[in-house]
Amino acid sequence: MTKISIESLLTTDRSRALFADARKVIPGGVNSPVRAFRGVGGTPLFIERGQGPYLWDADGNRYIDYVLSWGPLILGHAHPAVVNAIKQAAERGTSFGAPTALETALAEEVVKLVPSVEMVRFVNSGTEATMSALRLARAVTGREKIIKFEGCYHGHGDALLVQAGSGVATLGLPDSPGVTRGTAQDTLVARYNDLASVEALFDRYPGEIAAIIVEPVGGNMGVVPPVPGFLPGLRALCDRHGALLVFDEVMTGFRVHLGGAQTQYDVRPDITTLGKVIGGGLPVGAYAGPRTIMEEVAPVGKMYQAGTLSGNPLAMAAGLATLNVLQQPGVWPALTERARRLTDGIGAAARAAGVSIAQTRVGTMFSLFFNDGETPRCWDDVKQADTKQYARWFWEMAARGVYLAPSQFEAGFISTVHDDEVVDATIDAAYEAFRAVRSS
Ligand code: KE4
Repeated sequence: MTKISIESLLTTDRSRALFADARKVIPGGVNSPVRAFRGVGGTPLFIERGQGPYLWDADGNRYIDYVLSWGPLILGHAHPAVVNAIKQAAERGTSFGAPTALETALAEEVVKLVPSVEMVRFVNSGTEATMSALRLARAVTGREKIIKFEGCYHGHGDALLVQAGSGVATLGLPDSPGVTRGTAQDTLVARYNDLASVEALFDRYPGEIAAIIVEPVGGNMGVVPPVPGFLPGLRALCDRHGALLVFDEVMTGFRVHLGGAQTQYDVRPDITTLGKVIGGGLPVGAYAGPRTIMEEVAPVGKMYQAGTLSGNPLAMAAGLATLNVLQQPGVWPALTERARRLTDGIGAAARAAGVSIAQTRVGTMFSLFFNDGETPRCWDDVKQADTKQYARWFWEMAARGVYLAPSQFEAGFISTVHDDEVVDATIDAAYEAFRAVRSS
């Protein structure tokens, strides 16, 4: 693969200058590592504004956006319903540190849409949601160990920044400096889509495991769907061993199905975490579940969790506006049909250009892997993908006005305002980009 001169593909002078300034006062010039473009090289694009399906960067380049702030913007950028809801809320004050009817209204929407949920606690990020969900599971069961899966990401809480120990079915190892061995040793790591690796952990630590936490559709290693039987198998193992099943639906909630992955796959978790879409682009997370479990949370129960801005009116208003539009007749079917058309078109473009890829899509989240065409089932499979080819693909598409996730190990997202013209333009760009990748 010839090293492309990215600058030859795209003018990024202004982004480069902004990045130099940012690096002086913000670690790596970014407020979240993936934004630094380490996965694809080159200068991270600094964005000036978004409108509908489009982003404009600091150099004036326009892109069709398939990152959508990593999932939240399912209505696209600056949707009038969302902007007006935020404006109206802001004019009445931005935060009170006291209960508001808006929080109840959004909680009632979540209860209505997500079948396993009777009660919801709002927090400010997906990380807070998963941290709190695990504390709750430990409080309810009185047990200390948890099981997570290689390749699944649940935010940056200490207990979840843990990698697989050697042989997988051993104690976890810290995945970041600053995570203590004491924390990591209570996190066990299994292999995604491999029930035997989970059963081995229950056999090895009988009576010690409080919960399994899983992305019901893997979205942080690229999109890796559950194989048939995997999710029901986790449910059965939890029931047999007295552990709780936590579905981390921060990404899949209202992305794979209006009722979440738990509706799509008809498996009921004990605790569900949410985020992204329910904030409509503002900071929100939530953990939720049956009343019997959620009433263990303070001030009703003893499990403590709190937050200054939890449930703040602006984020509640943005989330409510988003879920209201999503539920309008015909919106969801049209959105999923367009996602199908997009991924089918990209697959056809790859075949026409003679490039081997594997594609995955569940509802409105999708990804592709530059590999031998085999659909990945776990992190070990995903690691076989050609990340250099992905980097070339990323920049060839950016040069043609399409903004994709700047990493092979992320998901792509579509919005209700990615219309047929936008999808067709993306497919056309993909054909040319695949040819450029193939000729490199
Ligand atoms: P936040 O703390 O970033 O709001 O949510 C953490 C989280 C929890 N669970 C799942 C399944 C998630 O995907 C995430 C966050 N997703 C990443 C995208 N892969 C956020 C992007 C970023 O870290 O900048």
